[in-house]
Amino acid sequence: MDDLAQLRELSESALVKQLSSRFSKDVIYTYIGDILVACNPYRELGLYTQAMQDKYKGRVPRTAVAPHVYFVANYAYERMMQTKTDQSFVISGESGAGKTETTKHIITHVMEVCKAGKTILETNILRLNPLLEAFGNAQTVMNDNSSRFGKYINLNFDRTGSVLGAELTTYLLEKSRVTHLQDNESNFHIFYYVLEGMSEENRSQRHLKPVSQHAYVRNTSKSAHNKKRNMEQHFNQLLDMMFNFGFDATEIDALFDVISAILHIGDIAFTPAPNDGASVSSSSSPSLQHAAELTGLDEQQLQSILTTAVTTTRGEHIVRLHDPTAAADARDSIAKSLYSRCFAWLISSLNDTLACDASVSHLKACSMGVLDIFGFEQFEENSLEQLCINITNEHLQRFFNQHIFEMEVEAYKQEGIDGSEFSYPDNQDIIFLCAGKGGILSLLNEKSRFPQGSDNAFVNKCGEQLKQHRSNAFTPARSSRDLKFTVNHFAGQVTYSCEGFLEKNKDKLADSVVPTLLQSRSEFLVALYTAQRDMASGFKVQSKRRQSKQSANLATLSSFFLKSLDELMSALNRTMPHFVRCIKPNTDKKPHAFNSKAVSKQLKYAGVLETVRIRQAGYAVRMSFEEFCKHYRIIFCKAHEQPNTDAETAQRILTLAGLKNYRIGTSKVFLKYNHIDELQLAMRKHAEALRFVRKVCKGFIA
Ligand code: AD9
Ligand code: MG
Repeated sequence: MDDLAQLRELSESALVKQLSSRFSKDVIYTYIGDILVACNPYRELGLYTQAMQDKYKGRVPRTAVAPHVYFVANYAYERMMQTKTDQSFVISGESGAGKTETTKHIITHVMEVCKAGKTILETNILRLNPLLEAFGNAQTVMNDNSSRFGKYINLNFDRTGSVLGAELTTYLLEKSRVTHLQDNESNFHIFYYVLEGMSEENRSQRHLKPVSQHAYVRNTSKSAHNKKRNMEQHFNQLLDMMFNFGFDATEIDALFDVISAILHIGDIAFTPAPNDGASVSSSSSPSLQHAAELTGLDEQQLQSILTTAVTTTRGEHIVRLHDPTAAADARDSIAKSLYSRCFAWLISSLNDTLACDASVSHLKACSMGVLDIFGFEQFEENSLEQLCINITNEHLQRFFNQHIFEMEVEAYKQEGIDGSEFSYPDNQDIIFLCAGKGGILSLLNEKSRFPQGSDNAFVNKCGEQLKQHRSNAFTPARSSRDLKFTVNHFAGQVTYSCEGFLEKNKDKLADSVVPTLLQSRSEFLVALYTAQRDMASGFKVQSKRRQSKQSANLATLSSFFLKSLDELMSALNRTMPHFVRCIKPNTDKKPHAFNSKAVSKQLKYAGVLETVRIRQAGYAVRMSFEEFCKHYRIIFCKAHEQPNTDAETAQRILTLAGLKNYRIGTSKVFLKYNHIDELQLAMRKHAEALRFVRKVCKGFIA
């Protein structure tokens, strides 16, 4: 069965059984209503060939072809062209489920159906991913090529359906990976490309050593290393791609200088200094020297921002000495900041290249966005990153519910159709709890602004204010010394360990760091820190003049995150969404293995079962009388007649097409998702009949 919404028995176990049985036959795509479920096969199945692309082009009825991501991509493009409305894809699933692969397939196929692939812009859109992956992906326990950032790619089209440009937005780069690796994980791919793929000459110019001798990459996963991937090839491909994208040699060199500098910075160790502060240990003084050279700073300048912190209060500079631990923290903050600035610079340069040319921007008619963002996370230790990720997922789940459910009921109401028999679980209160006024993130921001604020004070305040929250989703820690609380998310309970929440949220370098970096001899480095805003971390620019009140409010990680989440949700709300739920059939990254328990859990996280119920009960497709009558007029017309666009005509078309179980409101027709196929078939039949009549008439006249 290709569409599980048609299952008579609607249980979780029946869904899993169907998915498992299809998976064992190498059928990885399944519809649940108009949602696409994609099970990661962990091997090539020959599903993405040119022949396949040809099969899923134009007006293909859904029932005529097997479920496929190409179908959904083509369908959305067709909808966009027919209705001139913006479309979006929301792709979700846990790490390693196949979100990024799905994103690539969608973009490739959309570019195919819009007959692109020839201009530089079109080629660049297709080339975007390898570049992003080099800087934003890493090997993790869950996925050998895990995206450590979220992204939304928006493609702009003109009225004829040709692509005019693209914009890329990224979310929450996991910059802590630069300085701290969990067991069996690796740093961002680019570090290995540089260390093992760059030419000997370029490496020695930058004083680079083998992976095992640089602290930030020393503990790299054994499996990543044993694979002996062809780093040289990766590096050269990356270089080619950067050149093709229009980066010039000086920029590329400067970027690799900063990447190399980060590795040297990581090798700087500190010892206690006689004055209670810290000094760079003698064994790591070459690292300091190399890092200074590559960042275009004097050794003294670099050493000073590593070992002291200058704070400025009312124009007065107060210098504080770091002890060795604080110096190591300052070192890691600088490394993370440099990396996230490089990433932000890369994204902004890519956006410049992909942007719609000013001369044609007035031709923009519609757009199609693809969201590839981290799924719900529930680890043993959950920190601020998990909280932000899970809040994103709460929003996306609500968007999903809203789209499928609320909007339907609302639309029925407006059209005088009774929708009161439907109900669904709403997570709005959990969103308020986490991200609303007086909620967790707002209390975090409040405490982050206090000079005396502490993680402890934040957790206690949450306990006091939120334990009676109307969502009933907040459980404080048992003891006030325990820096933890639990949130009952739509997908399950998550306990957050709040140690370091305030520091992470402030996401701030000491006051003296940016002004020092701005004195660098490297134009590139200066440019990194004069950009408007660090998109990856939310850290605001140094320029005092630009720091308006509003920007000061955005200065914490969570406020910046909430703002970008808000923008994302507004963008999605303006589109017609298409949902793809990626499922990871096993946790061993293996082909042929299907773990029903794990799949069941993911179906729950994705709200899939709820979807089936809502979909079967409701009317997923609604069209205005005008849209409907014009589009399906062929079913009604006898010859060249233009039909009226009213309820009566719509009713006649529906009767002629033999549809049942639809509703007609005051201005719209309400259809089940499978009705579109039936209408498509009826159109074909009538078109054939019309052609036949014309032929006979011609013969008759002749
Ligand atoms: V993460 O949240 O970024 O860690 P994703 O993006 O969900 O994760 P990704 O798309 O990277 O997962 O897929 C993981 C791996 O599964 C890929 O590197 C492929 O080896 C494999 N994969 C995923 N989808 C397919 C597919 N349709 N066919 C074959 C696939 N292999
Ligand atoms: Mg990914």
